[in-house]
Amino acid sequence: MKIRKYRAASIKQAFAQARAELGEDAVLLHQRKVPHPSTPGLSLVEITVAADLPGDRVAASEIRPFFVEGGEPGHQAPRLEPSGDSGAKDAELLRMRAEYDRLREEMAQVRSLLLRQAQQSVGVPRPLAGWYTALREVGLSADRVHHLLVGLDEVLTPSALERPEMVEVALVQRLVAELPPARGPLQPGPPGRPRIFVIVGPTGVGKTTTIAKLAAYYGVQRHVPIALVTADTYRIGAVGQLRTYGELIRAPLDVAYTPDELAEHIQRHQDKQIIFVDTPGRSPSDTEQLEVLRSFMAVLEEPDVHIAVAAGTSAEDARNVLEHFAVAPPSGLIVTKLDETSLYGLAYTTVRESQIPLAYLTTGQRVPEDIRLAQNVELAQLVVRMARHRLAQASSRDEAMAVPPGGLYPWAESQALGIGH
Ligand SMILES: Nc1nc2c(ncn2[C@@H]2O[C@H](COP(=O)(O)OP(=O)(O)OP(=O)(O)O)[C@@H](O)[C@H]2O)c(=O)[nH]1
Ligand SMILES: [Mg+2]
Repeated sequence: MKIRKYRAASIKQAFAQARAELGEDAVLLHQRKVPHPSTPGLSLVEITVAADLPGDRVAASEIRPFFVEGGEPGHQAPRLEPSGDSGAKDAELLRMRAEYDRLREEMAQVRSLLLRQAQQSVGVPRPLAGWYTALREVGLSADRVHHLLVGLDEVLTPSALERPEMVEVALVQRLVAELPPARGPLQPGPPGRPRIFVIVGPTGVGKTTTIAKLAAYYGVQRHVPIALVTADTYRIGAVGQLRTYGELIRAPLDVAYTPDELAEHIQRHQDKQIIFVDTPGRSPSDTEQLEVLRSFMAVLEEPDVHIAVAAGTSAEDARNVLEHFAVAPPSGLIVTKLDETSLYGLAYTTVRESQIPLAYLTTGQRVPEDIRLAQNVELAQLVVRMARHRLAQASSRDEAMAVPPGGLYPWAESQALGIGH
């Protein structure tokens, strides 16, 4: 592949130059404004363009519409004019006409979707065309997949490009490079200055269960002095849920009905090293309740606030959650319910877009087992392994890539409790 830059007064002129030199299949990768070299105040457009060596990759000229607008040549829409013969027949004809129009509209939408997808794979090294589809299927956006695959043939040899395990390593590296460093394990505060670990997030994502898992690990396994405080007096049964865990773990539980009460409980537990604070689940659209949550956060000194997002949350919903739950600056992201989805690309996208360090991954309902200290490389491996699995399914030739029972998690079962020290 050749990658070149062109500068001109307009993007059209720059692209014309590119096509004249590199051919009609040149693909625009990037554009930006740059200052004019000799005339201050003026600017030029600089474009970065990629073009294939012959036979090297998916070319624009290979992309054909999947359906011909209006059907096959010579195809005519059925004439479904009301005949006036009988009312019932006319009504039926009109219904069929409406149905026909609806189907046509749907086909046009599918066509433009497929065409768009196919166009986006232009410039992807040919051996990676299957990867393109597979990575899209695990929840990565078209832009991201394009960005990941274009240019991979410059870091891998042609034979490595054909080997999924080699491509996997390169993709994991590229994915990890775009994530902020992971949060690392929760560090208990020194005696007299407990760390205040708070989880906020939408309803039902697993906030309370995650607090129970962490509290059990630190309180029971590591013998760290801990306390539990819940500000969730909203949902029936919420206090009881955490109280049960508190009794099992033998950790004190306090209930805060107001921000002042929360401050008092924190004050009383200054002899502990971690105070876990559970909060009520809120809908991101409930601005009034989010304000209440903010008033609770406001009384905490240097809280370690984590936002919990379920792994199967779409990129758009996750953006919404992160925007609305910034009730205090978040220091970490907890991705929950990883066991309930195979679209690992969504969780990856949430971390990449938010640039909030990944802290924990939760993988089931068991307390305390189903939690992992998150590592970026593990999340990236999940994404790529699932894509590789899809790839193998699509070609149905690589039996060795069948998913082992128990799933695709890159970590060994014996490490399930592997929260770092
Ligand atoms: N499959 C799966 N279920 C989970 C996981 N974490 C929690 N759950 C389940 O999800 C449900 C809700 O968990 P909670 O911990 O009560 O969620 P929450 O965010 O505290 O809920 P609210 O306080 O009502 O907002 C429970 O049935 C949990 O057992 C997980 O990692 N995987
Ligand atoms: Mg809860």
